[in-house]
Amino acid sequence: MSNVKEVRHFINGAYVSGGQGEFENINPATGRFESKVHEADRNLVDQAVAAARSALNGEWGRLTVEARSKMLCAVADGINARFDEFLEAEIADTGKPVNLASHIDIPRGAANFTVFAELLKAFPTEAFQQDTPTGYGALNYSVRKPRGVLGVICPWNLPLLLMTWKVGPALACGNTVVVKPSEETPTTAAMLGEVMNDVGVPHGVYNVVQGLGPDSAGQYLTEHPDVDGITFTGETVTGEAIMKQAARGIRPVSMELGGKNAGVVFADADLDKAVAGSMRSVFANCGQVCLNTERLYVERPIFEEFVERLSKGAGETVFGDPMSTETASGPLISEQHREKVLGYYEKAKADGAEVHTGGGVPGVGGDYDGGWWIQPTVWTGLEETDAAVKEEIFGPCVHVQPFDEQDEAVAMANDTDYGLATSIWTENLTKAHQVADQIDVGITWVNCWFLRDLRTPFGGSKASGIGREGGQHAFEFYTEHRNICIQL
Ligand code: NAD
Ligand code: 6OD
Repeated sequence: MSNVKEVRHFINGAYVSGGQGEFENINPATGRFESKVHEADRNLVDQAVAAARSALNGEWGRLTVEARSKMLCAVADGINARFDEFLEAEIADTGKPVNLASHIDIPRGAANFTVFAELLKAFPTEAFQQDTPTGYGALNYSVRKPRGVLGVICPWNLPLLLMTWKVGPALACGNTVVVKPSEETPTTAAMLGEVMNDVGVPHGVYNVVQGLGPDSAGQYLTEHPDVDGITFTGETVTGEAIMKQAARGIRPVSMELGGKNAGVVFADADLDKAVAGSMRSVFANCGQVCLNTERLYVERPIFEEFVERLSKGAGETVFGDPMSTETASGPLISEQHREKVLGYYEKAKADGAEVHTGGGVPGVGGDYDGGWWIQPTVWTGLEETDAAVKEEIFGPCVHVQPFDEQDEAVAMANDTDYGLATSIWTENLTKAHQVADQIDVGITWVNCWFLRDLRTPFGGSKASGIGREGGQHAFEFYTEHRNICIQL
C-alpha cells in the first residue's frame, strides 16, 4: 500500500476519490510534496450538488433553529477537540507560523460556528399591521428562508477561517453547501467533513469538491444550474469571472475581494504603538491577508524616524521552522506567487524606489532552503501612480509616503480602485473620527489592526467586494425574506 497522503472530496458524508486527475499539494515552507489531491470533474460536482439538494429537502430543512444551533456549537467543539490536527494540517498547507495559526486561524475558524449559531436564535421576525388607508387593515409579516444550496469558493491565505466564515452562517440559516477550497490549501476543508459526521450533521449538508478554478471544480460549481447562490472570497479578477458564471440563472453572489489598503500615521500618534501596529498590519501572514497595509502615509515630522524603525523591525524578522514559536514569518504560498511578488520588488527598484530593507529572498537554511521565503520590504520614493503603489501585491511589502496635510493623506488613501480596510494612528480623537468618515473602505481601525468582533459587518467598497458578511448582516445573503400578508 502506498504511503502517499491523499486529499479527497467529501460528498454526502463520505470521502470520495477520483475526477479529472490529480495535482500535487506542496508544503510552501520546504517546497516539498505534501499530498496528492484529487481533482473533481463535472460528474463529481453534480453528485455534491445533488447531495446538498437532497439534504436541504430532508431532515436538515426540518430541524428547529435551536437544534441546528446546538449542532453547530458541537461542530465548533469538534474542531477544538482536534485543534492540534487542524493546526498541523493548516501549517503544512500554508507554512504559516504556529503563533499565528494557533491564535487566529483555528480558534476563529471554530468560533465562526458558535457566533452564528447563537446570533440566529436571537434574530427577530418583522411584522407590520397596516391600518393606513393604503393598507386596508392587513397584517404583514416576513419570515427568512434559507437561500438553498450554496457554492462556497475559498482562497488559501486563511483557509479554515475564511471557509468557516461562510459555512458557519450558511448552515446556521439552514442552507446546505458545496465548498471548493483553494487548490493550494485543500486539507482542512476535507477534515471538517469528519467533524460534521462526528457530531451528527446530516450527510449532504456539508460537501467539499477539490480542484482548481477555470475548467475545473471552481467553474463547474459556480456554473451549476442547481446552485442557488455563490459566496466567494478571492481576487477581484476572479470575482469578475465568477459573476459571469453565476449570471446564468440569475444566481446571487457575495464577493469578498482584493484590497490595496492604506495606513495613515499622524505625527501625534504614539510612535511605539504605530510602528508595532504597522509591523503587524504590513507583514502579518507574510503580507497575505486581504486586510494587510501596502501603502503607508506618514506625517512629515515623524516620517524619517518611522521609516527607520519600521525597516529595522522588518529587517530583524525571524524565519524558520513554522512549528517554532520563535518564528515570526512564514513563506509565500507558492513558487508562482513568489515570482509575482519578486516581480514587484524588481519593478519598484526600476521605478526608482529607495529600498530600506529587504527586496529579495532570505537564506533560511536547512530543510527550508527549498521553500518560498521572501524578505519583508520597505520602500520610499515611488510615485503614487507606480505599480507597487497602485496594484495589490499580496506580499510582505509597503511603500511609505510623507504627507503634510490631513486632506492630502485622505486623498492619497482614497486614490485606489479598492476599498477594503484602513488603519489610522493618532492620539487626536477628532482627527480619527474625521479621517474614518472620509476614507472609503469597509473597515477602519484606529490605533489597532485586525481586531473585529465576528458580529460586526465585514466587506469592501468599490472593487473590494459586494455585500457584507458578519453578524446578522450575513443573514441578508444567507437567507431570503418571504413576506406574508393577511387581510384582517
Ligand atoms: P483567487 O481568486 O486566485 O482564488 C480564490 C478561489 O477561487 C480558489 O479556490 C480558486 O480555485 C477559485 N477560482 C479561481 N478561478 C475561478 C473560476 N473561474 N471559477 C470558480 N472558481 C475560481 O484568490 P487567492 O489567490 O486564493 O487569494 C488571494 C486573493 O484573495 C487576494 O486578492 C486577496 O485580497 C483576496 N482575499 C480577499 C479577502 C476578503 O475578505 N476581501 C479575504 C482573503 C483574500
Ligand atoms: O476574521 C476576520 O475578521 C476576517 N474576515 C478576516 C479576513 C481576512 C482576509 O484575508
